[in-house]
Amino acid sequence: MTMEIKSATFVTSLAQYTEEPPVTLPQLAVVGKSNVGKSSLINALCNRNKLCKTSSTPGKTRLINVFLINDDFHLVDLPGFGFAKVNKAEKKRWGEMMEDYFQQSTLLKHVLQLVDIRHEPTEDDIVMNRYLRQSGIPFTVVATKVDKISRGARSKQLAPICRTLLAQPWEVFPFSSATGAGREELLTKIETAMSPPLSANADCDTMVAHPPVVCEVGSIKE
Ligand SMILES: Nc1nc2c(ncn2[C@@H]2O[C@H](COP(=O)(O)OP(=O)(O)OP(=O)(O)O)[C@@H](O)[C@H]2O)c(=O)[nH]1
Ligand SMILES: [Mg+2]
Repeated sequence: MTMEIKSATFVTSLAQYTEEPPVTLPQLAVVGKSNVGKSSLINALCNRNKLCKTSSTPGKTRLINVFLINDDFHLVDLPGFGFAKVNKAEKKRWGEMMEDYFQQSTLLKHVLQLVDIRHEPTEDDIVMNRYLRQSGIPFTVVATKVDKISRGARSKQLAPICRTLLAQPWEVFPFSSATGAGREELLTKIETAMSPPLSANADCDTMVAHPPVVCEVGSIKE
């Protein structure tokens, strides 16, 4: 049975992820290029229109926004990358914010890596994917905005995403915040990902054992 989101509330916005932020539950973070639909996905999953601010102007989410789901876990909306209009200082700040987050968020259990189903993943998407793998952070690739293409075009569009992000077709979750397509499937995945592991190795299906981080997410600077 699909997990039900019974409650979703805003907890805090952080400009920096310090060593002891006021978040104490397991975390599910959402990452991806600016405008890919991170905030919309959170709203759609929670069945709330205005929990997260969304915008057709890329770069809307500039802070780390934390939401409490069912009193069980924190859903973290991270600022998007690849937003061309921000200046160099802002890009540097983004890189540092993300590095701090990934290095210090000891409660991070799973990441949803979003890519737009209509486009081949960018260099930044690939760096992010490599970073997650090398850090051993379990993640799920979500292909957003599926309502914008025909059903028939889906598998054709998914092929380059699978190839560049080293995923099998069944590991990529097609999703639409506009129609709710893929919502149930993604909620089921999230439920499994956020449940306490039965054993220390329970996350092995998605987790690749790797040495400590060698790829710097802060190098994303497009
Ligand atoms: N048709 C359609 N539009 C979508 C979907 N998801 C998001 N959008 C639109 O895409 C735009 C960007 O969505 P956001 O959710 O704000 O994107 P974001 O990834 O949070 O962007 P940043 O906060 O800038 O990083 C908005 O105009 C949304 O309405 C979707 O599944 N289908
Ligand atoms: Mg956003």
